[in-house]
Amino acid sequence: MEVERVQAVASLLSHATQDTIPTEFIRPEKEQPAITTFRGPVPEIPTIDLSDPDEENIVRSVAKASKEWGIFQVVNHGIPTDVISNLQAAGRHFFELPQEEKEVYAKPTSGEGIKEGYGTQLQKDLEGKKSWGDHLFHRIWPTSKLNYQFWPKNPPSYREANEMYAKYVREVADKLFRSLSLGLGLEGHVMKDGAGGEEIEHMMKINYYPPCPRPDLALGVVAHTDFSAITILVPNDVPGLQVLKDERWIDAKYIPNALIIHIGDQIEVLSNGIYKSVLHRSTVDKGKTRMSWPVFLEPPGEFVVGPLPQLVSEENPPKYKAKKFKDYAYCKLNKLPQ
Ligand SMILES: O=C(O)CCC(=O)C(=O)O
Repeated sequence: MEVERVQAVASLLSHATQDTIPTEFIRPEKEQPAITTFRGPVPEIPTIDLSDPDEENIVRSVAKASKEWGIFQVVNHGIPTDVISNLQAAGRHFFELPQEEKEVYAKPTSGEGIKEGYGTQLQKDLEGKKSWGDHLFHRIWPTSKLNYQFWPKNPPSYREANEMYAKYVREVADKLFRSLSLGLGLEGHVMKDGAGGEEIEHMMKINYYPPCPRPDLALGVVAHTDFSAITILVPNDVPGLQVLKDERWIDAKYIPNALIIHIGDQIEVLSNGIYKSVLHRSTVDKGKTRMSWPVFLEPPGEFVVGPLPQLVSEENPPKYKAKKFKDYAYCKLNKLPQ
């Protein structure tokens, strides 16, 4: 099946004399960024220094941000700048390849769930609308689950750049899981174990949002919370991530070298609703290509996630069902009740 890539649509439109986009990309008014973005003074998404020698400070800040925001940025996280810039350069080079070279890595069209490979959101959503972006998905950890056929061979640095990032991102993930556990008075290993322990799958997504003639009308990714336990995201320097805070869509500030941490649905479930998964979306830019590299930390499909027994009691009954991650993902993808 031929899929029209947004990058190809954008490239055709870049030669047009008028600023228009095909109607299937025009979001309904209740979603349009120009109408729904809050422009007044707003509090900023918390920023946490992971190199703080006082661990209690980090734990307090991570727990507070995860309860009140479901998102925060981390600085001094220990991932060397060149590891991040090599990851970005490799992803950028892939998307700059001729279309037919990218199509070699296209997602298989059959099968269920989130599939690895190069893609574009295929179905129109419930409103019949499309998002302004293409992406590449593949696991980067654990090594037993890697499908290298979805890792671009070009640029040649792609594999090493991703393997190196995978090594460092796991260290950040471990710190975050530990803080999330300690922040609820639990032993440091509990949250990670509850999300799949050493079997946790690290799914890399590269989002590519080409310049859009009408960024006021389109969205790169529509509002959603992540299926994951935690998402660790590297942005490029073109801002666009927005989060819903107190019923208002607000912009995430670009902080050079920071990572953006999203609390996903599985941490909300494990914490029985104490930590909140964050509703977010991404906008696009008129003149510049925005890119982002989220890594979704997900339980293996057969792994059952439910509220931690330590956090439920007669007075505080479970707010979520315990279920296999693959069943959770199936319901969410198909918009079925959990
Ligand atoms: O590009 C971004 O900043 C957000 C990406 C995102 O939410 C997603 O890919 O699920």
